[in-house]
Amino acid sequence: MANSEFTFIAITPDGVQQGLVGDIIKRFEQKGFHLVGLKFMRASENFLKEHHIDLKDRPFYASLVKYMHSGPVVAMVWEGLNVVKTGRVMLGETNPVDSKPGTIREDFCIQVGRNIIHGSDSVESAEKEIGLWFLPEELVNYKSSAQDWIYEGQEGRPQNFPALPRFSSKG
Ligand code: IDP
Ligand code: MG
Repeated sequence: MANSEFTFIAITPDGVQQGLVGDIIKRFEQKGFHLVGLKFMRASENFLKEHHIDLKDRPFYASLVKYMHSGPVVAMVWEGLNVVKTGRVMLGETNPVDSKPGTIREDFCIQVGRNIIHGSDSVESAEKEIGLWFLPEELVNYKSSAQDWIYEGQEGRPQNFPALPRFSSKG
């Protein structure tokens, strides 16, 4: 019993404005991932600069932060076997034009600068991002009865920890 994984997913202001919140959450639910954190908020520019700090030298960094701050986002933590990698597959490529049919970015958007969703790109970034966006008490630990039908054994299954692991934003 081990290796359950967590990822940070955020529906960005363009996704919220286009009424895609329900459709996007539904895909993660239907896939069988386990929702452990969700909030609706407008993040400050300083907070978003920190969230996207790895991109600080890219020419689009300032406009990315402005766009992310332009409205509310839906911030979520999802748990499950390989959820980081599978989450990225479900999102599609960074540029919607390169995304495969059936992915969120292929189905719902057109331009790279308005690609409606963020998803952690590695387990390490997921831990950092969850620690940045969520307080430990905002992550909810509960057993979903569906897990008995989604997983054949214990491997990768949400663990219903006595306490969820602590995520640190300080890497
Ligand atoms: P990702 O979201 O697929 O992980 P990153 O390279 O981490 O892609 O970039 C973060 C976000 O920055 C992208 O989702 C997109 O919204 C924006 N972005 C990335 N590349 C460009 C670009 O060339 N022009 C404008 N925006 C970009
Ligand atoms: Mg990224």
